[in-house]
Amino acid sequence: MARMRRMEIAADSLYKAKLIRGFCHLYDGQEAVAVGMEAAITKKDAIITAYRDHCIFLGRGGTLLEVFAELMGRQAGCSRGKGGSMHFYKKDSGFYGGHGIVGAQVPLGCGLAFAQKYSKDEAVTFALYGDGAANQGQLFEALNIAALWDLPAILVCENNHYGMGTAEWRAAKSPAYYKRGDYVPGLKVDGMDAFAVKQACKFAKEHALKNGPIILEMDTYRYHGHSMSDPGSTYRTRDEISGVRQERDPIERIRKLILAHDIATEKELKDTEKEIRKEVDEAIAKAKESPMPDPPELFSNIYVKDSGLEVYGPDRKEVRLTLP
Ligand SMILES: Cc1ncc(C[n+]2csc(CCOP(=O)(O)OP(=O)(O)O)c2C)c(N)n1
Ligand SMILES: [Mg+2]
Repeated sequence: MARMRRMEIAADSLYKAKLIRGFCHLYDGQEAVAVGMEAAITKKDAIITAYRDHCIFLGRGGTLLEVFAELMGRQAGCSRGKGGSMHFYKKDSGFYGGHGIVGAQVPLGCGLAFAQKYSKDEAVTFALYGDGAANQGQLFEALNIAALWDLPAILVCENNHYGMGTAEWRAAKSPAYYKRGDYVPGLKVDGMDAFAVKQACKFAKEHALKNGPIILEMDTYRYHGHSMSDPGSTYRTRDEISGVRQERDPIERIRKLILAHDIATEKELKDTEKEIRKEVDEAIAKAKESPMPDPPELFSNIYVKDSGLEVYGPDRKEVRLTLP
């Protein structure tokens, strides 16, 4: 969690220095969800999420270099610098992105769960979405089919209590998202407690393999604004943010437990933090050395090879590339 926190703080600085451009949504505050979930599952299980994806990627085994290079649009990035902040992937360890359309990853996640059931993989899919996305119609459509076919789909609502510039109570008639599956059971989880998240995910996996879908509502909080263009202080008070930091911070909670149980000393924890700082700085330096993608890369990974489709230039006349 500390590595994730440091990474997001560094991304904030790089954005302000204009080394990262475009959309960028930070995850600090929500780390316990990524870490707790990962601790309960294997890489055979799939995860799919929205645009707030940097830390989920790191949790699945992605590297800091791949993160920073992708954020800065460099070749060494996990999507070869072509995806940016919202489009991280790591298919070899079951991470299916990184999606910019609010809610659209949930039907995709149910599709992954269908594939898992069809192939008798004994694995499940965690489809993450926000409290804002919870009001999307496609969620209910996907849930209907998932329940009908008993798909091993776990819908994880990361309820950080705010959408884009608005609070949950202004957008949802019922903000009890874990209850909104109707015929699909749901659990409310303290999303600031990595241990609670781990236990809930373990339970949900067992349930989903036997009985089909389940909803987990993670009660969490994001410290940053929605994206880099949102200061995050117009629709909530600064006191609220600092109150959560003081009382519910997921890293502080574990730090206190570690100290209380003599698992590590203050000094050891400080040293770990120093080490993380160094790792992050080194990854940023390396990412800056990675070149930008070659211009022809702009036209690759668009259509399946041998599809016979063509890529046109912006004038819609000039054919830039014919496949194959
Ligand atoms: C279909 C669609 N509508 C609107 C947007 C713009 N948009 C991006 S994020 C967002 C809010 C989503 O909030 P929430 O689901 O709570 O996720 P959070 O950002 O809090 O993680 C909106 C409206 C979009 N990307 N896609
Ligand atoms: Mg939200």
